[in-house]
Amino acid sequence: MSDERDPKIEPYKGPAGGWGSVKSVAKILKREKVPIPSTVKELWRQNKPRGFTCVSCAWPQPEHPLTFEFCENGAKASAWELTSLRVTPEFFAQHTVSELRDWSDHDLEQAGRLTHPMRYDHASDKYVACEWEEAFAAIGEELKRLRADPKSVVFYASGRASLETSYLYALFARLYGNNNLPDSSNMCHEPTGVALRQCIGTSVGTVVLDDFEHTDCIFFFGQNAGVNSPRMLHDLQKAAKRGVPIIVFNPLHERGLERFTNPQSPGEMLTGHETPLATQYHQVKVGGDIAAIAGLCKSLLALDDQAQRSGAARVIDQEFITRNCHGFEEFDAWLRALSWADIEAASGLARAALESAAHVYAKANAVIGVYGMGLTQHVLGEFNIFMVANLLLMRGNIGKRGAGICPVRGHSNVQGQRTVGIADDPKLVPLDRLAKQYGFEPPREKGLSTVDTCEGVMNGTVRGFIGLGGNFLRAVPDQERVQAAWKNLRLTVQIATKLNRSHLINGDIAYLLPCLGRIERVIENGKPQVLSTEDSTSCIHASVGKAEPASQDLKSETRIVAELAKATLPPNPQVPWDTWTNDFATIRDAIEQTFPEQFKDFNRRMWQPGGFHRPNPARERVWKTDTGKANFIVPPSLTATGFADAPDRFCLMTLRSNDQFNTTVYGYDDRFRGIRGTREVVLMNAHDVARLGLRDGQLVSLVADADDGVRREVRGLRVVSYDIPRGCVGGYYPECNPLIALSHYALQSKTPAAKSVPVRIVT
Ligand SMILES: Nc1nc2c(c(=O)[nH]1)N[C@H]1C(S)=C(S)[C@@H](COP(=O)(O)OP(=O)(O)OC[C@H]3O[C@@H](n4cnc5c(=O)[nH]c(N)nc54)[C@H](O)[C@@H]3O)O[C@H]1N2
Ligand SMILES: Nc1nc2c(c(=O)[nH]1)N[C@H]1C(S)=C(S)[C@@H](COP(=O)(O)OP(=O)(O)OC[C@H]3O[C@@H](n4cnc5c(=O)[nH]c(N)nc54)[C@H](O)[C@@H]3O)O[C@H]1N2
Ligand SMILES: [Mo]
Repeated sequence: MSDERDPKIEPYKGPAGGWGSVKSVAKILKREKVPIPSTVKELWRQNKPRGFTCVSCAWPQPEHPLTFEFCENGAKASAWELTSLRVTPEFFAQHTVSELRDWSDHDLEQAGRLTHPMRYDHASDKYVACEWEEAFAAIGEELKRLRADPKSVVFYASGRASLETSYLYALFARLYGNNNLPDSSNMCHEPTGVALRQCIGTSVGTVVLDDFEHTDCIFFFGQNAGVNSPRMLHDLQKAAKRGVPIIVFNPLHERGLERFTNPQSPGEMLTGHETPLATQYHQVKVGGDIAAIAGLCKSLLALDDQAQRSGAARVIDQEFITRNCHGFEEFDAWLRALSWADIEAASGLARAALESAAHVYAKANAVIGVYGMGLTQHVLGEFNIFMVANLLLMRGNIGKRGAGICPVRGHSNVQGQRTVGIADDPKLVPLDRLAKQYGFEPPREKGLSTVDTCEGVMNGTVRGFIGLGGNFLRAVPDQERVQAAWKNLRLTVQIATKLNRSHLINGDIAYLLPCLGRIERVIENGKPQVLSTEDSTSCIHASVGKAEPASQDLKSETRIVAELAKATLPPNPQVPWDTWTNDFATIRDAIEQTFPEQFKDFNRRMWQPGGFHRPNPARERVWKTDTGKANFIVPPSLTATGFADAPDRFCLMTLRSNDQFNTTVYGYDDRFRGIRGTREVVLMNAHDVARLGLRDGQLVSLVADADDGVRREVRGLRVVSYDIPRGCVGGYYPECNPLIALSHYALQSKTPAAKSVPVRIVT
């Protein structure tokens, strides 16, 4: 690994995709020692009808897939799961848990796939092998004891488990007696659900793949498609080739949004042909999108005034607004009262730049607004989303072909987990129907979100934690403080494919339960089973794993959840855990019974090429909001950061590199950003570097600028002069997570504000 840890920082000149992408995939296939022929066969099956759904991002699979419907990062994610490396009981016999805590995130996961259920033994500080029955019985016993206070146990889910497993998991928690079902969405697109329900009456985006073929303008806010949803580049490339303008707002010049060479096109690869993507690129300040979009909307009003004066066609779609919307007058008045000086200061963008983007918007008939973590992870994250909706509603760009709002989801089934009941907010779940279907009284009280869970662990009210995947302790804010309190838990159970840091900080009773991954064959009751997932566009499809399991001792996640429930809960003939796990199709029938409108004819329709779409009222211009209309919503401030500027205060955004999937670090190269061999960097504007008297390569600390008396510090970060707006700095997630105060979150959804963390730079 030493060759990789030699830091090199120099601008990357290539496009997204291209040969760089091929080389990067080849490197990981080699390192994971995957058998090449069978891996290529699996990659060929990725995102295909009758194949498996990629375990990386949630971008939809087209009805007519390419020969290889995968991307650089999807291939890496598959190789990471198909690896021939193994973490066996012998591995655990050789290393104490304390010793493993000194390993990096990369080295822990790189060690290979977990093969056997393990129990933590305090005396030897080691994980020791145990039998499945023993694990289920011991965990069940402890869960029964903790049920004296059913709210003391948390059921976390990370966003990968199938619809079938997720449905059973949510039911388990409710039968146990709580709605403590936080999931990774609480750190991710929770503001999307909360905001879209208020403004357009649905908790998900309105765009489907077909809209990309019929759009005539795309706006991109804070989403890095080239790294985090690279298959989307194919749709963007097609749009760009049709001459569709793509307008980007991002503090960084992300290469994946600038130009692309399609690695699946021999012609493009041989000639080095690059398709330029963004037609305008606006380097907005971190947290400056409310102001930027306000500038766009204000410009539209000016164009509309001008049109009315000259008798030309209106720029604002007044007819749409009158028929469909509420609150436009107030929004209009707010925009008119704003000064351009304030908009420029808060967005960091010039009036002329915003006006030129507004001109393009005004000419387009069907516009898509795409966004990601750059909008959600702020104190005013929900208001960022309201502003995108406001912009789209001004010209009737929701509920027509080629137009709509497009939150790009993270984990491959994170949206689906919510759909089938993994939700801490019981209002989102048809509890009455569950009560009838299963003959019990479901808990009605709001459950714990991710941040609530951390608070509960710190104040002692949470006693037990079950993790269905994920790396909770590495993904959450205020990492060091949460980790310190974690050891006081009575029970920690982690269901996982690979070893990570969250498995090394344990409660009194701790188990590590290894499961099959989605690419692998699932046999239950002697028969192969099929799973299903929901993508970013609310499209549901079957996923068939065929690869040889990493170990004979693995169980499916579905089986593990059912066995834990059986060991914990009194028998209930209305809840047929065994029937369900013997035939997953019966779980889909149960899902259909609970959600008949969403999952009509589930077992048949999931096989349609490209899947089937859940109904989405906003797409039909039916607005299920409190006013019965689509609501224009005025934000309380022009910046989303939640804090004021101060002389030595910087706004830190925590970033993903091109070589990671969340807390899974594949390697130390962030190719597109020109950073190689290290993740310990702080990206700074050259003027700020000079102003503070620093130099490139110098090691500094970041110190959180929160006034709650807690010292939060990350040391040893290398200063890198970078093209980033002044006053803003960038660092990697999860390394910078100790800097985020638990109380620093999006106000309406409690999503940690990981993109605008107030920090100081200390030498
Ligand atoms: N390969 C790979 N794929 C992934 C993941 C991964 O880690 N690796 N993670 C998955 C998950 S769970 C998720 S949620 C998604 C995440 O995918 P994205 O939503 O793309 O998330 P990030 O990479 O965290 O940040 C997105 C962009 O926001 C920009 N940004 C930061 N602050 C602001 C701001 O204030 N305004 C604007 N306009 N932009 C801003 C950053 O420069 C960055 O380009 O990807 C999923 N797919
Ligand atoms: N500072 C900062 N913090 C962030 C973010 C940020 O941008 N900045 N992003 C947030 C976001 S968007 C998210 S989604 C969260 C992610 O938080 P999590 O979802 O908790 O974390 P992951 O890194 O995705 O989890 C990786 C682990 O999942 C397990 N795993 C992988 N595949 C499977 C499987 O098929 N089954 C099971 N049971 N386990 C599996 C492996 O053991 C692996 O180690 O982090 C959040 N935290
Ligand atoms: Mo996410």
